[in-house]
Amino acid sequence: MKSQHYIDLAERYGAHNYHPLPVVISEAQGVMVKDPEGKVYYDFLSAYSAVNQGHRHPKLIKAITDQLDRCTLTSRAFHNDMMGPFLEKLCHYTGYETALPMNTGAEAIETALKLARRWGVEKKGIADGQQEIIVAENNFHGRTITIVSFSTDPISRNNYGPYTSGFKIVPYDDVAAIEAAITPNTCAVLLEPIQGEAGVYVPSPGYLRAVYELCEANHILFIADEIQTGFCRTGRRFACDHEGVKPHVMALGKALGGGVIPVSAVVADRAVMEVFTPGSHGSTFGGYPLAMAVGIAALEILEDEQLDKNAERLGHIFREFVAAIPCPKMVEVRGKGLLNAVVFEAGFAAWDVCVSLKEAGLLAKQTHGNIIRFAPPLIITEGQLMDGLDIIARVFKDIK
Ligand code: IF1
Repeated sequence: MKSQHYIDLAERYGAHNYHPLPVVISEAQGVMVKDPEGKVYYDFLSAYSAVNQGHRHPKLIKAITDQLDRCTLTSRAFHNDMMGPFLEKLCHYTGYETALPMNTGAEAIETALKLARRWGVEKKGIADGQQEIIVAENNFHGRTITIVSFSTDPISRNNYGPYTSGFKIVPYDDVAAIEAAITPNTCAVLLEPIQGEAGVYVPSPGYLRAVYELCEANHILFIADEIQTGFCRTGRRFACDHEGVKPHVMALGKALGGGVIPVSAVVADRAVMEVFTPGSHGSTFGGYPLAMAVGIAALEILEDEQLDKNAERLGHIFREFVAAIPCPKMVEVRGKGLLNAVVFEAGFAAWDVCVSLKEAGLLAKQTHGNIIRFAPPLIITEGQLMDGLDIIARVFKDIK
C-alpha cells in the first residue's frame, strides 16, 4: 500500500497540526485527482477554493514554464517586467486604482490591517496605538499571531498569547452590533462576505450593503476578506458584487495563484493605499515575476472562461439536487455559486460521510463536525457535476 506509506511518513516526521482524510493525492488534472494506487476522485474541495481554474490548467502551466525560462525572482529592490502588467490586470479586474502584491492570504490580511491602522492615524486623525478594528465572531482570516488574536475559535487561538490588541468582536450578520461597537477610534470593519470556516454561513440579504453604508457614514474602511469567496467562487467576481458593494479594501488570495503558487494582494483606491510609503511594508517574494506571470494567467482564465457564470448556473443545480436527496439527517443545503455546504443534525459525524464519499470517488471535507463543504473547481462541466452529484446521492441515501 503506497498511500499508507506516505501517510505513515507524514505522521512520523510531520507536525501534527492537521487531521487529513486518509487519502494521498499524487496526480491531478482539471476536476480530477489520482492517488498512488491509480484510483481517481472528483475534487470537491479545490484546495479551499485555491484551484478555481482547475488543477494544472494548460494556460497556467504554460505561463509558469515560460516564466521559469526567463526570470523567477528579483526582490523589490529592482523593478521587474511582470509586476506592472499584473497590477494593471488586477486593478482592471477588480475595479480599484491600486494593488499591493503579497503571497499568502494571511499576509494579505496583515497588509489590510496595517493599511487600515495607518489610514486611521494619517487620514482620520486617530492617535497611534488607539486604532480599533471591528471583526466578526466565528471569523477565519488566517493563522498569524495578530489574526488568531481576534479569532473566537479556541482551537485556532488558545495558548498563543500575548495577543495583539485593538480588535472588537461582534456577532456576524448583525448591523446594529457593528453600529454599537463604533467609536471615534474605529478605523475599519473586517468581514468575510460569506463565512467559510464557520460553515459557509451566508449573511442575510442587505447585510453587506448596510455595513458598507454604516462605514461610509462614519468615515471607516470596510475591508472585505474575499480570499475564499473571490474570483468567481460564489457566482460573481466577488461575493460583495451580489449586493453591489465595492469595499474600500479587499484582501485577495487563493485562486489568484491558480492553484500553482501562492499569490495574494490587497486592492484599494489611491487615497487609501498612499499611506504606504517606501520601507513601511513589503515582502521578499511579494510581486515576484513567477507569481506575477501566474496571477495574470489566473485572471485571464477567470475572464475567458466566464467562470462566474458557470459557478452561478451550476450552483443552483447543485443546491436543488442535494436538497432533494432523501436523507433524514440532512438539515440544510446552503451557499452561493459553487461555495456550498450541507449541514447535518447537531452531533452528526460528517467525517464518516467524507470517508464514504472518498471510497465512492469524491473528495470533500467536513467542518465543525456536522457540516460538509462542497466547492469543486469552477471549470467543472454540467456532466461532471451530475456525475459527482450521483456519488453524493448514493452515499447520502445510505446514511443511517
Ligand atoms: C488552513 C478554513 C478555508 C480564508 C479566509 C484568509 C485565509 C483563509 C477567508 C488565510 C484561509 C484556509 C486555510 C486553511 C484552511 C482554509 C479554510 F477552513 F480554515 F477556513 F478555506 F475555509 N481568509 N483558509 O479562508 O489564507 O494564509 O491560508 O493563504 O489554515 O488550514 P492563507
